[in-house]
Amino acid sequence: MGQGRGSARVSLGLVVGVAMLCLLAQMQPTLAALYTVGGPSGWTFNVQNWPRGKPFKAGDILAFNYARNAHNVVAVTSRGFNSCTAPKGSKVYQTGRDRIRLSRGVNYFICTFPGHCKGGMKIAVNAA
Ligand SMILES: [Cu+2]
Repeated sequence: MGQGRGSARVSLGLVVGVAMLCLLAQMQPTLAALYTVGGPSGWTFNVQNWPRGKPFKAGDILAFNYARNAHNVVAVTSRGFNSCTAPKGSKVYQTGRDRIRLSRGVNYFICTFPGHCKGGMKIAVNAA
């Protein structure tokens, strides 16, 4: 008799376990992805095509790796992106290892070292 109760307890445990696994599996796609901007070369010239075809989502993180005496990362508006200028008050990142969380919509980043943005150090990242 005691054995029957025991196996009922085991199968209840199994049901709860499976339910929790299903819950975890459902949560999986919402985990933030980390993208290294520019791949192995990092944040440098001619990265403007790097975002192409990548399935960015709001909350994903961009890792900008670069030599901090050579470059920076500035979050700008579409106007700043197109004109390669950073409006006053723009957020400037300059550690050389910046991690930036994407907001929904298009996120624009440029390097404001002279000539760099015009040389292709700019990305527009569309996060769904
Ligand atoms: Cu630069």
